[in-house]
Amino acid sequence: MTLLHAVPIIIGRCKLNCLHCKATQHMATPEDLPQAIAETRDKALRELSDVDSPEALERWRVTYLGRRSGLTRLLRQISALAPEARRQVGLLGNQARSLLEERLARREQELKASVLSHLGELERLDVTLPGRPAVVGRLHPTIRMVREICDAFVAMGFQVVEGPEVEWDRYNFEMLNIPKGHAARDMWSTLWVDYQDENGDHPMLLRTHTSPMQVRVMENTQPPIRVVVPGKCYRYEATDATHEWHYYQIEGLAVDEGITFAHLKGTLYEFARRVFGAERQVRFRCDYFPFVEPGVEMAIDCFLCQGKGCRVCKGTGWIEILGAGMVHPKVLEGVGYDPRRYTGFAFGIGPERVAMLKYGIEDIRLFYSNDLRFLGQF
Ligand code: 2NL
Repeated sequence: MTLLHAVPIIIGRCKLNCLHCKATQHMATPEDLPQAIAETRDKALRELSDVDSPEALERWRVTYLGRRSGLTRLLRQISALAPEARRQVGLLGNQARSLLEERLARREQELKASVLSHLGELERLDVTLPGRPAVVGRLHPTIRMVREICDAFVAMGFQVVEGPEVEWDRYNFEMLNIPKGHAARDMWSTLWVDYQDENGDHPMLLRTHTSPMQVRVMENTQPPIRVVVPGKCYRYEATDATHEWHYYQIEGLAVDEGITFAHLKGTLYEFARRVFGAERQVRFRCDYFPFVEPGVEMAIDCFLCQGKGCRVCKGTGWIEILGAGMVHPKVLEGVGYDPRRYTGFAFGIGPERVAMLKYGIEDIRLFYSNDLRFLGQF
């Protein structure tokens, strides 16, 4: 910080006892005046290089060129010198003063230029431009489909339940009327977990359907039951356009006194109309699943060609959409229900397949290859 009287030259006492030095400063003697002027000039120049703002520059000007500045004070003393010395020292004093004035003007220009270039940077950052839109995520098409399907059943009084993806053989197969060694096990190529129990068996697997969770629900509650179980399932299988080794399933189950095949048909018909359009027709044909008797497959009339026959329905006018059936008495018995008192229906839906039909997607692998050009369309 530059003080008003920071001229560090102590050359004789101030005879004026003036306002500036308040009698504490010292004045140069005539012999030392040239040196005092030169030192003041050099100090001023040194400090000028540190000046970095218009405000600091003004302070510098007052300190070194102002009326009360050290240099002005020294210059005032020149008039008291003898004529020859006055001429010489006066020249030196005026040169020092002009030099400081010239440097002041130059520094002023430099500071202005740097402020302008800073403003230029600000201009490049145009605050009036609209902001970049934030990238908003969205639901995966499978999850959208899962929610849409579940919503249709929730509207009919079903509860949504989720369960573990790693399951026991007991829940995934045995309790569903698929005992060890039964040919029906071949319907599911299973991924087994590398875990051996005390008998040397491998009872742990990645679930091949979400039915095991429905068995758990039945084990733990008494009818009436109306649940849908969405979730990820797995199978040991090579992938192609219509098969993935991991996929979603939504299973549904209704168990109560007096549940008949008519309830199955009515519920699934309503589901078809909610998800595929109010004008949909449904068709039931016999099918086999070990955990139901009788078992059926449900098709809807093609929503693209209205049943006339096209690429999606492969010219048949019908699209197979799900498997269903009346819960097998052995399954009911297995969870401790009396099959003479309780009956039920169950169904299983593959949401990827439904989404493929609904949105015209030709390869199931697109769902899980994380290509945002595909996923961003939903
Ligand atoms: C399909 C067929 C089906 C079931 C799943 C089920 C569950 C219990 C008892 C009886 Cl706990 N059945 N589930 C029944 C029939 C068909 O799925 O192909 N889904 C994609």
